[in-house]
Amino acid sequence: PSNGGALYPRATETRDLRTLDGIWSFRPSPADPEFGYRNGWYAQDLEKTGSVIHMPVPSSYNDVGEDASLRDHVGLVWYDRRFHVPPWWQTAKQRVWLRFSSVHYAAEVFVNGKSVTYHEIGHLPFEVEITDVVNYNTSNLLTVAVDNTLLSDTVPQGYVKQIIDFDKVRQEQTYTFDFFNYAGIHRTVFLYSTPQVYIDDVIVNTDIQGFTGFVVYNVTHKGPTTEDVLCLIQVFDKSDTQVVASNECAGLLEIANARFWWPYLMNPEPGYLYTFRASLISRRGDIIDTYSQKIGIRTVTWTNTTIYLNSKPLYLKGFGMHEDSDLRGKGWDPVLWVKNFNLIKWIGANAFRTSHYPYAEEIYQLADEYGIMIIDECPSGDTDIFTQSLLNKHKQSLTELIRRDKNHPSVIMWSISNEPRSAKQQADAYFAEVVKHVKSMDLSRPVTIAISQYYNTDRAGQHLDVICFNRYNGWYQNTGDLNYIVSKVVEEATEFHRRHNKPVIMTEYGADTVAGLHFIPEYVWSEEYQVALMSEHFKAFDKLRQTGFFAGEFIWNFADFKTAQTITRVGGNRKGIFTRSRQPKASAHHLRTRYLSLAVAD
Ligand code: BDP
Repeated sequence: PSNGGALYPRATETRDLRTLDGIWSFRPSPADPEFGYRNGWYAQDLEKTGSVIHMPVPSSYNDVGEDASLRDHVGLVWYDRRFHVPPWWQTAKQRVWLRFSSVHYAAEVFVNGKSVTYHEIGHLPFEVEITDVVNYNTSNLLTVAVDNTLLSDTVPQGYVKQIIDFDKVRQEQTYTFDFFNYAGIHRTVFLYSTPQVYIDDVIVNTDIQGFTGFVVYNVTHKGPTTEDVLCLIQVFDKSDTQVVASNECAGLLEIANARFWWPYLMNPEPGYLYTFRASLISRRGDIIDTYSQKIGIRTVTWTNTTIYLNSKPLYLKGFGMHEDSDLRGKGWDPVLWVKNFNLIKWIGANAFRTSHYPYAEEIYQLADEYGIMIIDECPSGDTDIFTQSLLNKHKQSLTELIRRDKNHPSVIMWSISNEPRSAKQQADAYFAEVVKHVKSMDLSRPVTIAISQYYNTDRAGQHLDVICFNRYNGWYQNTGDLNYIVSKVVEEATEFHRRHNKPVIMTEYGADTVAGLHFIPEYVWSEEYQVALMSEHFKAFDKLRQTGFFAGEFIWNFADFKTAQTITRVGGNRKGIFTRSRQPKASAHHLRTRYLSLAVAD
């Protein structure tokens, strides 16, 4: 396991960077997981040890082929490619690093036939220094073995069945979470360099008093040092003018008349970002290493009724989303995500939840820029069996998540689980422990769970700062009947608040809808039904907004997405207000009217 990957790789005056994205060679392993290892698939080019297919990186591998056996493959697959390391990196005594932004679910990485790292848990980055194993005068072989198997102690959990089919034995993966278990090298692979002594991490917290912004920071470095290393910290505004500087590696910066980071539509200039530049300086005054990142000055605070952003009460309007699209599955795709953000802004939303796992870092960077707030969810799916080994991995995923995302102004809340079986006795101590773990790393953001158990059975809510709940009135409950929605939603939110005395958000409600299916009077699966179901929820939300403890509404889902095959899903989950190709259903226009009118009211 690696605890690295905290800093998003960037080229600076002291660091070089290239990506290893492109078309790699690929081969699924036979069912025997040892087969590729025994035959040395990691030690020479895959195309020399058998037939290969082309595999784009980043992408899920599942939908790239034409064969169901690749889509439904369980177990290992092998990827490889060659790369060069610029010889000047060696001359300049640079360290050489590989960084995988996400490989789902587990990965073993080999360079020139040597195993260099292993990482488990998809959706989170890991990195490894490879200075000692690379060649500068010839190409290097990079091989990655990826395992998509989900078991009772992986996050998320899954189950593997052995199927005996006459003389053949095969494995079948099942899981209870409702999105396709896409796998592969999902995000950018970086090859980058740093100096021998390098900045390892930058932690930034911000505060506001009147017109003054405060930046509390800590810059840590690693590598052998014979003398003291000094720091130069500089903060630049949007026009690249330096607004403050310091020579302390850790401290407090004060910015008079600061421009604050505001959410979209709450301020004419949302998403204001400064550049925070950290440099390590030798006694002689030479720059040893330098690294820049964007920061936003904002505060998140909360009481037993309200969440505040820069001391203003917040009403969150948004969606649960997925990283999901046609062909590429969960592969990072800038076209898709710039489009997503344009649609989020078009519809007047100010927030989304990264249901049900951390998204690509580039997405948080865009959210920072646009002023879109994020409830950041760790890898999660219906946690069911609360074992110690699961707890350890759950905590590990949060360690890596917070390490990665702590500096994003867009991240305003941590979601430590989606729909766990929190009525179980063991859920109480389990979530007490997970919350304690999060609080030991970050006290600046509230912690929540998207709860699906009812208020009278749930045992997790007591440990949280904000209660989020998911409920499908008019869909899974009282299918086809819109009459109970208002009373049920109001009752449930009110009871959650009464029991826990905390702000309450509805993080999921919705109806599956096949775009183009019309029925009057409205009928399940039609566009009319989705719109009518939303209208009833809006009435409930408007009532709840009078109470003072209701802090937001998130429709499920932003767009249609792929799931495992079942008779309750038509080409996947259709609760999107956009289709999978991001075209609006009637519901998108309906939601837009509401979100824009709420923005005026706020
Ligand atoms: C909720 C889950 C979500 C599902 C949704 C649904 O949190 O992942 O996609 O239900 O069934 O229970 O549409």
